[in-house]
Amino acid sequence: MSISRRKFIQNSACISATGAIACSQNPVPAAVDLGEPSTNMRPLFIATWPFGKFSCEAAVKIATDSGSMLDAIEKGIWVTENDVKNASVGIGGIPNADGQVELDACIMSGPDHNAGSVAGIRDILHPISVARLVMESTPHVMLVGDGAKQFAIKNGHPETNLLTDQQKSNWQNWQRKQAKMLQQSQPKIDEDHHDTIAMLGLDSDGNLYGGCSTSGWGYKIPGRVGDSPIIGSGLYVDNQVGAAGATGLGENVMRHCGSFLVVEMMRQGAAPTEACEMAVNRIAEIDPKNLDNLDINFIALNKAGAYGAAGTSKGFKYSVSSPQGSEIIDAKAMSVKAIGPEGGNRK
Ligand code: SD4
Repeated sequence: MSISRRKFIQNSACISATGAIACSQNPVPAAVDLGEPSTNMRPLFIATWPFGKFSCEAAVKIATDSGSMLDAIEKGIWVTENDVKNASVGIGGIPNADGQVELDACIMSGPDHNAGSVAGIRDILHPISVARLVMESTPHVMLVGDGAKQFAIKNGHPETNLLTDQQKSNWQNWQRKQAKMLQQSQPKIDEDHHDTIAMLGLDSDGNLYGGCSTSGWGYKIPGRVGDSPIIGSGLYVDNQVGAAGATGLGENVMRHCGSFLVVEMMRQGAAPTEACEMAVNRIAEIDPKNLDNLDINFIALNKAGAYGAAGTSKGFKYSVSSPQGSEIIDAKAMSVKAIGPEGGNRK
């Protein structure tokens, strides 16, 4: 089912004239060898982690029934936001150090290159929907904290307690341990805490969409915002080329505009998996001090329908769904020992 590499040839549509950059009307890469993508695999959705399959399957159904890819991204992500067992998204997410669940989310629409985002929002079950409202009903891209919450409430989102009894008791245990030792300087986003959903979608007209939702780093300092709601870091959609999303240690993604970097690699001709690898290698090389704790993973989908993923987190997998069925696929596993300046395998 995997689609062979498509060659995107960079277009020189942007020219410098009198010191300014002028772009032609249609700066789509001039020679895009799309091969023969399987158009019956539309709508196509991919998402981080195995649980992403449920979100992708819901998205395929919504897009097929309603024709709305944005509804599909939003409501597909609802499935994960509603899952109390998912410790990193929506209700049941791990709280911050004060025991408050603070959520981050964003959404992008490729055809109009529009984006919306919320960060550090509390007591609202569906941050992805608030992000969409920001995108569609305000002149802004991002709202944070209490402003985002009040905006959501004004727009009909009920206040909801997101801290489950289980997470409350975990947080109380954590607090007891913290009293005995200083707060960890190293992040604790391990395999058990990896549940952020980043989801990308492609319709039959070749239009791309994406969304991302998380409660972020467990027991974070209140107010901490990760990569997930940052356009270009946790998610990026470029309707000319492709889309990418991230999961893992946000601080190591957001210093590098990780998802934007993946998309730019695809723009330069890389296939999706290769683009993800190149981004990880680039980050490792620029940031060797973080090699031991890189913990970054990307998924990518190009405009022709090819998809892939790569990352450094043990066992990173991603989900793919279309009307033809669903799959959970192992991402290209990258060893942090082999990358960076010493490993020298940067492409
Ligand atoms: C963050 N990137 O807030 C998110 C966490 C994550 O799986 O992806 N967890 O840093």
